[in-house]
Amino acid sequence: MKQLVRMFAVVMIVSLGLMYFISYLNSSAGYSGDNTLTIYNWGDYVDPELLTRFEEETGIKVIYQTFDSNEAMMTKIEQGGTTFDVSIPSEYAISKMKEENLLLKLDHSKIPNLKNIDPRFMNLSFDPDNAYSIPYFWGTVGIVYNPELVGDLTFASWNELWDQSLRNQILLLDGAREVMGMGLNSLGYSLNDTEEAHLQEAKAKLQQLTPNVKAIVGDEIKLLLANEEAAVGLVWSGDASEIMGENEKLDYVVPEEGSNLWFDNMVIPKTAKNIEGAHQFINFMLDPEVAAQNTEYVGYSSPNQAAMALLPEEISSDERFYPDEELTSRLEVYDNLGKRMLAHYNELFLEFKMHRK
Ligand code: N2P
Repeated sequence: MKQLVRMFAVVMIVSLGLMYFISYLNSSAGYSGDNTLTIYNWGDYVDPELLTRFEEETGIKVIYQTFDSNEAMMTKIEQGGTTFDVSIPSEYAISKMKEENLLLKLDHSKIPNLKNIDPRFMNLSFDPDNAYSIPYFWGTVGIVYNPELVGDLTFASWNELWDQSLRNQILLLDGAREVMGMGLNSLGYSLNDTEEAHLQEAKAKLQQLTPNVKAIVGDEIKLLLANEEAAVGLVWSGDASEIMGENEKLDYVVPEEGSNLWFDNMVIPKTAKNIEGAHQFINFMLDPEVAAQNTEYVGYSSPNQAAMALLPEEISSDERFYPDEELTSRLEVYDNLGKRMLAHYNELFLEFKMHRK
């Protein structure tokens, strides 16, 4: 009998331990129970005060994780094992995730604030009827530079980046599409080009840029440029606006050969656990006051017309970040080039990075 009790105790202890271990695994994998919401966003891409406000208003606890490229985000979601309730990919990634059946259809009746979005940002080709994604921020890719440190250069052309005077003076954002796109654009090709000869030409041209490249970096690019650690940076427009807020000497330009126009939209990944809370969060972020506060904080361009009306004129009328038609006509949105071609872009970018070492 005693032995039986002992055995029972051992079984109990082992199963309790196992339960604890499983719950630990779940929580470290981003498990969202009813009262938590796991958000997977770009770094530096939300005002943290708004997350607290959302928690206070809804009683939902936010678990927040970040990524620094669409590629990294997609890999993590594709692999599974993590359950994110809301994520914020860019358009070509949304198109790819839809194809791979990684996204949930949204219930628009739970997002009444959708009416605040400017119709220009709705119903775009990567997600007709916004069935799977809701606009968050948008912007361009361009050059932020310090006029005091670059002589006569104004970066009207991408090719000025190759100027010998810029030795070790350029920081590049760490993005395969952005850097390859810049190489392609500098040659007069589309940033969606898939012709092998053009891609090899772009890679070879990027390799010639190597002596001028000081580093390829993530979000720290903002601090480095604001502190004048380098004279020039290839950046997303909103990062430029934040950098320029820190250091007024700097300017932002989109070279005339053209560049990228991108859209980052909120989505609910298929593996979401708190679908109700995810809709609540999306709707919360579309509230005019919330969106205006978020726009001022992160520096990116808002697709929310009700929020735009609340922003100071110096933000809403700045054509560097809210480009006019002429500039817009020179911009291209990234196409979803398909799994193989995207992998090829990544590979070429990686080869360029390795070449620097
Ligand atoms: C914010 C990154 C914005 C990403 N740190 C542009 N798609």
